[in-house]
Amino acid sequence: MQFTLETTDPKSRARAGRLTTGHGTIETPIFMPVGTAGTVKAVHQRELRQDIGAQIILGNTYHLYLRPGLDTLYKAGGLHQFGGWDGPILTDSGGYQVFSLSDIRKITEEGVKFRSHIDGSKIDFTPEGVMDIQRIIGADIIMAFDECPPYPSDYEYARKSMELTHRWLKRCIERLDSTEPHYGYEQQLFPIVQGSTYSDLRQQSAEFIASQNRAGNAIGGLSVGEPAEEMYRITELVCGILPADKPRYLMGVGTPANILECIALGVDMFDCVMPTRNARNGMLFTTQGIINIRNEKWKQDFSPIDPGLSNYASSFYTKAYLRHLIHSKEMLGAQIASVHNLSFYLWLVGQAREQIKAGTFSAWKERIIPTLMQRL
Ligand code: PRF
Repeated sequence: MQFTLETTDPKSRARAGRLTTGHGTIETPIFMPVGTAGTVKAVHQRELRQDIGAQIILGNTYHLYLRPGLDTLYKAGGLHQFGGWDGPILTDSGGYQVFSLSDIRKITEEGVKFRSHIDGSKIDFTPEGVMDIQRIIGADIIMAFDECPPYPSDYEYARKSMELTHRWLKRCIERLDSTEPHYGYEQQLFPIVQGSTYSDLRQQSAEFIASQNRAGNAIGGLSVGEPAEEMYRITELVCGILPADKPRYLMGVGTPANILECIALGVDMFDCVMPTRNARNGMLFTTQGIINIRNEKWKQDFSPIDPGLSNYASSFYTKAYLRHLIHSKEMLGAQIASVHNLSFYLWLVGQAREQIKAGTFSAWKERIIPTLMQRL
């Protein structure tokens, strides 16, 4: 896996780069649509590539392990083959999902014990087990098994949790370095910086993660309820320590403004459920601002969803039609809105990349954020 920096913005820490994987090259900064259970909800693989311009998608170890399960994934030849997506895939390690989805869970030195949110059966996740699962899923990028402490967490909890994440990382590395990929292409581990909102813990964690010298690095534990300013402060601190010649991935972030601000701080990769989840509720991100398509205001607005985007769904269907579909709970409403929001997110990071390469990123960011975040 090779990461090449093409341009660094003179007025911020923003960078444009290229990350080469066994399933093709990703142009950064990039947004990764979330495909939790082997599907980006309501979106075809062909739309992902051809209409949205997705370059890499995310899957979840937790969900895929429960359904369809490892036996099926292995027999299919991995998730790429199973789901018909031949681009790069990153899988999250499951720790975070266990915390958000399962009510009964217990963290020990060994790992996490929890009950399936599907049938209540008992499951044990360990760093070693989670590496084996991601090998079988066939992820190009494998995330380390970590604990994401809630916000706020007291200092002692955050410190102990960070230290546990570091010990688990050692075990992840040992397991990966002593096993081979199943399907012939390389699989690289990204370790995750934790430490809640405490500067000294974040510094310690970033230094430890950097010292492991993996192909890329991630920042976890943010966008969990802390004020945006706290998220930016920690992101800036951590980006200042993580190596410049490796991609930096900020997990689970965020709004269009969050993404642009964090690109300016040196982040290269993002994922978030916001564009797809909000689409299903009728919240649309557009080049003109944010629309709640359910509002009466759009009832007879026969203009395209977003004339500023060139993809099919955003320029062909009207606001009034999409409003009708969402109000009627028609499946096509969720499909059109999801394709639209993802197209917008990929447009946003594509524009950021162009602006970085043109040397105009910082001024453009300041100009465009108020427009993108206004409610229409
Ligand atoms: N750890 C992992 N996945 C995550 C997070 C984390 O801290 C977050 C935090 N925003 C989102 N997804 N493994």
